[in-house]
Amino acid sequence: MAEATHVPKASLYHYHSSVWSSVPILALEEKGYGPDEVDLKEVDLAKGENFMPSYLRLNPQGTVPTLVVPLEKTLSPEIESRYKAIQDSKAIVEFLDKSRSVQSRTHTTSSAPAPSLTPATIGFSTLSNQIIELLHSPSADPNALFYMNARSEEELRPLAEKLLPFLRGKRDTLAKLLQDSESGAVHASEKTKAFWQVKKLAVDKFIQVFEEAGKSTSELSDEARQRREEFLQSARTAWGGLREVLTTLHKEIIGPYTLGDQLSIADLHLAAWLTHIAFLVGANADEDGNTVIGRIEAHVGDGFNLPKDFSVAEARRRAGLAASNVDSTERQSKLAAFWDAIKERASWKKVYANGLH
Ligand SMILES: N[C@@H](CCC(=O)N[C@@H](CS)C(=O)NCC(=O)O)C(=O)O
Repeated sequence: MAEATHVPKASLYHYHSSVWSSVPILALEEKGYGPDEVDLKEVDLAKGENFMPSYLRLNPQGTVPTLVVPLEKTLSPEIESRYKAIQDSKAIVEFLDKSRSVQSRTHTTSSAPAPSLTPATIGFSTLSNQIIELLHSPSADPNALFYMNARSEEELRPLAEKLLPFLRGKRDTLAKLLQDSESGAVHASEKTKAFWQVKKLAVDKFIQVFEEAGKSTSELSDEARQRREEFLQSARTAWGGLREVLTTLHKEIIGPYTLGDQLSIADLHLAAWLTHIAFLVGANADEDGNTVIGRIEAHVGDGFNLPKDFSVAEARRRAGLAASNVDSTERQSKLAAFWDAIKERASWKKVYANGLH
């Protein structure tokens, strides 16, 4: 039996620049988990490590993050799995929030405060879920925006240069896994093989467009020209869809945080999501909310602007930040207020210490 002081260690599988991996890492900081309580294990997405059979056993979708939690007691010794794997950022953060409470001192080595991040009322819980669902919906997909951050031929070239090494790493691993599963060197179910095929097709589609990014339209074959046109059109649609997402966020959050003055689970998703969008439009960590949101608005284009109807002084007071030097008539959008509040938190500073991603 485990000693009373034994703290079973969980492992968080993540990738350093992954959007959704950042959500549980922010949660570890906000919840005051000790550095020795959760092992961070990097899964190199650029090398397709998330497609390896050993990782798919933990998370059949092949995504990061995954939190693997050891179970202290199993029903019988013959039951092999002595852990459970939580395979989605939303479920992981809910688990991390509940696992370290203000009262409990038995399952932790840290003495840092453990504020609850779970909304306290049904109304707040509904709003929180609505925001998280929106951020994880296809029209807000930060990874699609990452792959499709070019809406013209001029923008396509630098994007291709940046993404090709990453995509080729994934493609090579998938090709090798498919080859090895055919030769019998790797044992994989038909379902797994079909999964690898689907992933490889998706990666190949991007690679085909990016590999010809240096050519002018007239140099392309009809097929390649059509592929490029489809890519640019999808990219315009993806970035255009952001207008509604940003408008809804601005309308629905109370400000500066989703639920007003208290940080909650939805804010961790919003922090990772908004920081990724800020990164994609070329923002810097030291820029203020009005500047960053202005950059996002300009990138979305067509004169898109969020209303600046939220008082900067009030936002700062709610976030516990000094407001005495702020002009009382100064206004910003709620997303700008969110940015100003979140970037002051130790958790955000730690996760983005090496730059936005
Ligand atoms: N719903 C999942 C989505 C996770 C997800 O899409 N993760 C991305 C990285 S941010 C991923 O692992 N992509 C796999 C790949 O790039 O092959 C969650 O919230 O955890």
